[in-house]
Amino acid sequence: MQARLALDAATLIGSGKVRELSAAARSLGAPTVIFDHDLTPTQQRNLEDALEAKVLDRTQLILDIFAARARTREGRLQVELAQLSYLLPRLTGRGVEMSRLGGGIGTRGPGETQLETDRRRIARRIRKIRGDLEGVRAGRALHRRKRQAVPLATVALVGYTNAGKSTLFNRLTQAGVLADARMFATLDPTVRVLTLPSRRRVLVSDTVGFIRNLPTTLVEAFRATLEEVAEADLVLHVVDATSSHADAQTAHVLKVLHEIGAADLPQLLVLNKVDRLEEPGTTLASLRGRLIGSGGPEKPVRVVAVSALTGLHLDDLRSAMDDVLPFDPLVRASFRFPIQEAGLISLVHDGGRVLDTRYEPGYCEMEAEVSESLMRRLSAYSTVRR
Ligand SMILES: Nc1nc2c(ncn2[C@@H]2O[C@H](COP(=O)(O)OP(=O)(O)OP(=O)(O)O)[C@@H](O)[C@H]2O)c(=O)[nH]1
Ligand SMILES: [Mg+2]
Repeated sequence: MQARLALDAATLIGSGKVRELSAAARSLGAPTVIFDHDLTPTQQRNLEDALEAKVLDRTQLILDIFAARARTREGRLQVELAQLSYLLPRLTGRGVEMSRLGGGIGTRGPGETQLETDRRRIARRIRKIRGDLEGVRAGRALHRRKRQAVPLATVALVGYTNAGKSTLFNRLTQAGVLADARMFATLDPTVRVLTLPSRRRVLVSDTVGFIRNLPTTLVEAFRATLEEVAEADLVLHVVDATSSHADAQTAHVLKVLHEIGAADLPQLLVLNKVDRLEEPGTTLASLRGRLIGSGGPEKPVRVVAVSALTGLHLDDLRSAMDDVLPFDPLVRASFRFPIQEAGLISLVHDGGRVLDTRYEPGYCEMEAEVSESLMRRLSAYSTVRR
């Protein structure tokens, strides 16, 4: 930690602090020094020389973690796009020196030529990745439309990184999604089905963790993923109740939700990791007050305290989800479908519980329990008028 009136152009932290840091790094035998701040290419080079260690800045570290964790094709493309976007302006910075080496009015120095080639190559690669991402997203939009055709409500888990979203997701849906103390264990949204106490089925999706001051290149790369949250019917905002920064982390997540147009969605505040609280009652009461009081959501929000790890109070969470989700009760219905309407018949199978099926020449008659919204969509085929 350092208090400074102005950033030092050459080393960010100034020569005195560099000496101090150099001694500290040597005594620890640290091969790498990480700055929780962005560095210019010059600063980074100067620091590496002075500290005789590898120097990483905040953006590089986050990009490295993301690169190591990305699993789906879309995740990998997004990270590569972010890495190249990060590299491109830095290439220019280095290029200024190189073109000076080339020197002379009207000459194109070797440095500059190389720089232009590199820049063109990277720009081409960026265009290619953008195109590929379009393709992947089109595919996802198709999946989403298929999901929407099945009229199940969708629930999105959001929260600061390490809040316990993936652990909760696994607990709720019994899915084997990577949960890890390492940050950003999840880069790719995953979707699973969950049955609520009302027997209504909903689709739950786990999402990438939010983090303060996400590098702008990454914000751009992951925007599309985050924007899917805005299409959810319910947002489960998971908070690590044991974190001493819970307030700031919650405020940050709310800000991002606002930016992606998800601020007005029904929301549940899930205070997680209560198993680790020494005095759960007191701590939760004060945390709840602070989270809801200070710059939190304007409308009242339901709060549930749980432990994703031990499963404590998860029943309360499931009931709360039932309460908060827009009401779409199950109704009993009878349908008569022309036999060629296989799509509608499978819609009833996917979105409801089939009680009885009878076949007649040219027709299929079904008795089923379906959601009211599905019932409305299929009302043209309903044989019992309600
Ligand atoms: N004690 C305790 N630990 C928990 C609980 N829930 C999650 N954890 C731990 O917290 C760490 C982070 O959990 P994850 O589920 O990976 O967190 P996440 O929010 O998905 O993190 P990102 O995907 O990185 O955003 C893991 O070590 C979990 O075991 C809980 O209820 N109690
Ligand atoms: Mg996760």
